[in-house]
Amino acid sequence: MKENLESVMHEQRSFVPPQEFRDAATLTADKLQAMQCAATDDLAAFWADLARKNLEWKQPFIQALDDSNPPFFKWFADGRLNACYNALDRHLEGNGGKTALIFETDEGEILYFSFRALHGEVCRLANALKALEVRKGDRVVIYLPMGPQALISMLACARIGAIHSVVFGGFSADSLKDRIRDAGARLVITADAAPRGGRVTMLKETVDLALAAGCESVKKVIVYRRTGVKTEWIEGRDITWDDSLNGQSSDCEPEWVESEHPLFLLYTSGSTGKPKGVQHSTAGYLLGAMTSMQWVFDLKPNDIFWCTADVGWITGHSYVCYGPLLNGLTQVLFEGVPTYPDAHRFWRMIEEHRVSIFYTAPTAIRALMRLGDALPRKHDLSSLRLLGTVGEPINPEAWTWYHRVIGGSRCPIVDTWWQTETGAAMIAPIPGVVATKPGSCTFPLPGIAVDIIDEQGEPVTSPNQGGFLVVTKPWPAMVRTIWGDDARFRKTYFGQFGDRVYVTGDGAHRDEDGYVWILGRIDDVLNVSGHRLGTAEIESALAAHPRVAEAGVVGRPHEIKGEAVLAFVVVKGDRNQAIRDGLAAELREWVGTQIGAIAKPDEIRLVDGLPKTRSGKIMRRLLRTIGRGEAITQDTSTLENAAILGQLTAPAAPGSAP
Ligand code: 7RM
Repeated sequence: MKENLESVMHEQRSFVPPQEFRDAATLTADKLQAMQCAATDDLAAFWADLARKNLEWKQPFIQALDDSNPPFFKWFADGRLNACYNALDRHLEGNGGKTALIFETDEGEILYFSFRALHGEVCRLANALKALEVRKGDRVVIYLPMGPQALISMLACARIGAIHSVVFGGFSADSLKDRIRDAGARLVITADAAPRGGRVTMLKETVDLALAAGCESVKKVIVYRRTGVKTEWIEGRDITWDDSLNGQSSDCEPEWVESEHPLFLLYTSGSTGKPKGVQHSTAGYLLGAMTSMQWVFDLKPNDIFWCTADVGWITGHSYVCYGPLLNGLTQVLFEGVPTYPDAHRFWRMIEEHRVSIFYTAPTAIRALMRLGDALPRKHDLSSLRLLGTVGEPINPEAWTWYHRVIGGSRCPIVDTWWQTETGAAMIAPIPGVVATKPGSCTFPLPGIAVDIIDEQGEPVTSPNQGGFLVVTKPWPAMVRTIWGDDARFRKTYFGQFGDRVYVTGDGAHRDEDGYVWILGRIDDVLNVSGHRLGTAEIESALAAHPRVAEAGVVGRPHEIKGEAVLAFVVVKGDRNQAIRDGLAAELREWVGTQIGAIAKPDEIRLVDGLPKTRSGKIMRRLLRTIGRGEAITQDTSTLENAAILGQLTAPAAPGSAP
């Protein structure tokens, strides 16, 4: 019986960075190698050097890394600084007038904020928070639409040393309540409502419900009037954004905090138990967000950057809020969705704002690819010079479409692997140096020590053998703990291979050239007749079929094989036609030829959509429950598209094997 995770697909194509891109790139092969050497030589000194160069310190640190109490690592611990000062104040002299934000609302209105304007608003809100008795170390929950006020709120907290906890505006009252309570938040910043995709979500109503369920720690609620819709009002507790800012000075001395002072909590819903409040530090986190951005996106002062993630996710924290501001970049900030008012939206915005770096998720790429080439072809996308992806493994089909149709075969693609817990990108190509392969996130960044190991903790050596993706040395932007639960932190991330090896929970393998390929979450791995197969490769094989838009694959108990493969497949075009054509049977054979008989799905269900988290990840856990015919007990309120559930449980489509 074979115990090891196997890699069964092999992508041969490789894309060398175009000459023009290489010539202009900041990081060259020589410089990259020098950095890798320095990091190998003395990891702590490598990061310390970067921390001194990139961050402004009120009090410089002496000790770089304190690793005396693993897995609780400290970076730059005796230094003091302020996150907001680093993100804004340092640009005022010389770049104060530079555009920091180009904000486009759901309705298409465009607003510009310079670094100076942003600084003024942040300081006023910071003073308002102080007036409402928010102090250093207090938690503030931010439940706002995607927009300048979300960033202003995060930075105002950082300015006074309060710890922000952003909750995505799509979460239910119950989820919000859990997060408020766990954090013991003193104040909530929300809006009356959030327009998104032509619909309106009533945020204040949800906050009222959450607080009514008992959140005694919350003393005040600041309400930004985004739409002007009428809401309940609790005198003495609720205060409008405008009233709170009224009369506040646009000067506010930053609170200089220790490097390890928590900058924010961000809750992730784990597969079991209550959500975990991932706690990040100030200095280490900022350094990770800032430097990873310079390296992976080859930043130039005139770039117009657009990361489409919501600030409710880590990608929005690191590459919408902190990363771009720390680097003094101009960026596009978008309130809406890719398909409203129509599916031209992204491409029209890239054209209009002359976006040069575009960073989005595979789910969005696949959805837009499904609509055909004609839409993006109507737009001038020539301002683009670099593309990025994050959040899930990207299948080679979507990768090559992104490359050809959006990037005009001219833009490198950076596939960035990382997690809420890692704070910043960890495995990703340096675009001017590394030849990319569709579907691989390539190599770890400088200063990041990753390995792939087997159950015994031994490094996996043969090219197609998969294993646990782990990080073997501490890095500055790493999670510090789970809020209020050190034991859970240790158990979740460091239990398995000792207290110095961070376990990511993902499976991965390296190919003959050393490229890293993510195979999916270890929890999702299938065991078919003793072969352990990752979900990513079977899904990607299905998506390589011309009639398939995307696929979600899970295992289901099988008497003989251990597990049977069940695939939920979203087709391009009409689903009923696909059922009549017997596409399911054809796809079984297709996977057989793409991968081998072992991976052939035992059942294929043709569906119109997959259950996704709000950040666009396929919820395989839910698919597994459905596949087993069990009742759904999971919380489905966090689903992006709960309406799809009915269809997934429907009887198997004709043409699929029993
Ligand atoms: C940034 C983010 C983390 C999980 C991670 C992976 C998956 C993220 C990639 C990816 C393959 C990628 N944080 N993941 N990026 N898988 N290739 N480039 O998404 O905490 O929300 O999720 O997402 O499984 O462990 S997250």
